[in-house]
Amino acid sequence: MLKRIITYGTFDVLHFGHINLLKRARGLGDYLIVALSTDEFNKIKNKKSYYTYEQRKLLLESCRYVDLVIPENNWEQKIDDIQKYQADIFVMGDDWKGKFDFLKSYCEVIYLPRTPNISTTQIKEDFNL
Ligand code: C2G
Repeated sequence: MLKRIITYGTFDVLHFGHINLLKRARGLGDYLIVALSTDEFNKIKNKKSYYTYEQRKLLLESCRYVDLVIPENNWEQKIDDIQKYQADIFVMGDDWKGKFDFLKSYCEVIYLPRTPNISTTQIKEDFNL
């Protein structure tokens, strides 16, 4: 039985911390769906991404661990997504630990340790982006 994983994020200026997360998430099953924050949703998240949604989507789709990229438009779509895409496991980095435990009624919820010493914010600062 195919085990389907879903995760969410902005994934701006894709870096090895993101890839580590995607690799481990994919390793928990057979198919990884990434719900990618749209530019409009980033405004709601108070995140200004360097790359547009289309650019961030292209980068993610080039990643061997990612099977499908869908848009993340709001905070409320997760339950619908899990049912629509028949996700068995919801995965996030542990900076979100506990925040999505309400999804445990619909699927397994796993928080994975963040990769230390790398962040989009740091990269943007270092490169004056
Ligand atoms: N991440 C990580 N290690 C890092 C940086 C990021 O494991 N050094 C993980 C985050 O924990 C997250 C994913 O990579 O699971 C994507 O990171 P962001 O794009 O920063 O995600 P965020 O903006 O927190 O969006 O509805 C959920 C939100 O869309 C999450």
